[in-house]
Amino acid sequence: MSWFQKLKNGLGKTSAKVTGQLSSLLGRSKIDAASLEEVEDALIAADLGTQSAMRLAASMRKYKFDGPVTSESLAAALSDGITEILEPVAVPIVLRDDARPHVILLVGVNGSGKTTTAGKLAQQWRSEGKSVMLAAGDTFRAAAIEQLQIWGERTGTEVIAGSQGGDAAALAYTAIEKAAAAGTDVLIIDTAGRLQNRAELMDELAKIVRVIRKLDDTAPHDSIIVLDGTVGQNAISQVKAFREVADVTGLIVTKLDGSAKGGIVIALAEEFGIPVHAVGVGEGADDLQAFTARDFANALTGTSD
Ligand SMILES: Nc1nc2c(ncn2[C@@H]2O[C@H](COP(=O)(O)OP(=O)(O)OP(=O)(O)O)[C@@H](O)[C@H]2O)c(=O)[nH]1
Ligand SMILES: [Mg+2]
Repeated sequence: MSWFQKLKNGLGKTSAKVTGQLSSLLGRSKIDAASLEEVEDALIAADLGTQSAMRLAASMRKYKFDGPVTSESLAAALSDGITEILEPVAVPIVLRDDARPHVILLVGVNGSGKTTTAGKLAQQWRSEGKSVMLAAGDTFRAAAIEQLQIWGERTGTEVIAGSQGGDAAALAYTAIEKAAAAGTDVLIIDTAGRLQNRAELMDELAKIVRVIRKLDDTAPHDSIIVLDGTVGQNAISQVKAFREVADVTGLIVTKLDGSAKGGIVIALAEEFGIPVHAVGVGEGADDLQAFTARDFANALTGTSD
């Protein structure tokens, strides 16, 4: 199955929700002012957020429908509007030539997909011939180190690990030193999941960032929040909280291979304007895809290509 097909199947529940709610528009000759609110409500119900729902509804009103609205033309109009919102944030991770290692810090709440994403990113750069190291910065949860080590074996990547209960900031420091000494291209630091309202855990994350900067004040070069694409609106407050302590520079949204709340990606784009680097579409090493606006918009609206 192509990754687009995976994404399209995965977002099927979301697109059914969006298009289902809008089915009352079918057969009309245009989206008139009276229908605007209907469109907005339908989009809000599909987790798009108020701002982007209003913007999309307005862009659909301007859309030139060629005859009565059909499910195809409705999907096309939606896809165009969504693409426009997503295009500015569809930005890949760009590795810096002047940084050895380019340090990537992965942060987020429990179970969002950080460790899996660390493995997938390692796989991606290894297959491009880059040298990669993984750092087991989750010293908190039992078996977290082993989980990352399995990803290391699976992707042929060296894992820098300490012991459970150890200081995560110190581990990050050691890992950067080792990666620098080896001339490694990319160092991906996994961290423990933490809820955004747990102050002491958020302080620990701030400390990891401070300690990393002692070694390289341009690092982490990417501070990426990994978001579970099935949680919906809570992702917004997660980004707000993690942005405060970890200077989040980009997002990766996982579990879009089975989310009824995929519309959250649009809400995130509209709210923060922060790059969406990639999306997770499965649990395997190759199930991380670069984020492209048109493909995502087509998948979300059930448009074929
Ligand atoms: N279907 C699907 N499952 C995913 C995806 N990404 C991660 N998972 C699964 O989600 C679960 C949690 O993933 P982890 O990578 O362990 O999440 P984490 O953020 O490291 O979790 P903690 O370290 O406990 O905070 C695992 O069962 C993964 O296989 C994805 O894109 N699609
Ligand atoms: Mg983890």
